[in-house]
Amino acid sequence: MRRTLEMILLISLSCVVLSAPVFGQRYTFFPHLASGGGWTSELRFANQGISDVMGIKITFYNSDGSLLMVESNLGAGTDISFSLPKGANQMIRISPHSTPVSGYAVITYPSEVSPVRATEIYRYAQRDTVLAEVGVAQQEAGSHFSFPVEIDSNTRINTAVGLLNPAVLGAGAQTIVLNLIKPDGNIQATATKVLQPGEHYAGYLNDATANLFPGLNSFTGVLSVSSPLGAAVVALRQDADAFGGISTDSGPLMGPFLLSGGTVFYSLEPNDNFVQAQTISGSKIISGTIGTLGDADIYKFTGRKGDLISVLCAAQSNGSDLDSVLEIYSNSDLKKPIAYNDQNGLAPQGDPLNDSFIQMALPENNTYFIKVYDYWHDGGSSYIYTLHVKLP
Ligand SMILES: [Ca+2]
Ligand SMILES: [Ca+2]
Repeated sequence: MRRTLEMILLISLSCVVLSAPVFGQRYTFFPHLASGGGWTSELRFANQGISDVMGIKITFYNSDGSLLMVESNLGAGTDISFSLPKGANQMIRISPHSTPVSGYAVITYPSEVSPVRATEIYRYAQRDTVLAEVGVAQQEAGSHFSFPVEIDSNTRINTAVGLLNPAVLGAGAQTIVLNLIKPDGNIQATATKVLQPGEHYAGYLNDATANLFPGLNSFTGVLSVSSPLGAAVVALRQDADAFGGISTDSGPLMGPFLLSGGTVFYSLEPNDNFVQAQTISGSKIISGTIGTLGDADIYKFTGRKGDLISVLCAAQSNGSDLDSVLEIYSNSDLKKPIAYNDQNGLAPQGDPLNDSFIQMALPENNTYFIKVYDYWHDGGSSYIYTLHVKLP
């Protein structure tokens, strides 16, 4: 299915307030905002469509998720609302704070098909001399991102990330998983970052206090970032005294999570509900079919708090008709998945888009369930899949 965000919203919010106007809004993010201490941020919006867009709202937050007061050319407050007639554009210049603040901004558009483009421009100046300037486009929330990373302490090259768990997605606390992928496709190191709803982290990947990759002084490769229910990500590269933006592509690097060899575990019906779930342990390649309309296949395993697991579903990338959806459930709440993925984010114009991938850290010692089904609740003999399940 092509729209991941609305499904995340549906799943996360429908459990809370059924009457909430879940559809009809689009959220985008500036996952990092800097103001004061030489930093200024400007936000620029342009209506690319042929209709007026009324009631665009930008809300500002501190890194801990509390509201951030800003002063701007459109007035002062913790949020700014404005409308953009067709073809119009609007610049918002945030007056530098008297002491440096770090935070983020959430943009709410009244329609999920909003044609408004937005860019944030960070600027760092000292004594009226601009030393660095970088533009970052508004970011959509997603489950997976990957982007090039370089760290070389000798030549003062470094990479910083901004990670945001947007409270508007209603996901609750999330553990973000970060993988450093070497040029040969192997994982060099994996780190996790817990973000409460509305919380934001910004800093260098090797920052000693952030506990992501402390002591990492030399690395060239890719960072692959995954979140169980959707996050927003931005990355910046520093080269001595200059810095610039890095394009954060949607999608993870899947290769490191493919399994090979060993015996294939075959899905066996009936396995359609939590009671019938097939038990697995250790890493497994599972071969199955969503064989009938509305079929689901469920697997069960035992995990411990902090275990890193990954589940990769290969279906359309292997010629299957299955538009896979993956969900992970904890035995402590079988009504609401703790991880959800419809599309892995790869090949936005191609079929593999519809295949699913989840990487996550388990929240507690418990029994967990992996559920596979077709997005459209279809099924048949051509709806085959291969699951690559990596368990500790
Ligand atoms: Ca089944
Ligand atoms: Ca899918």
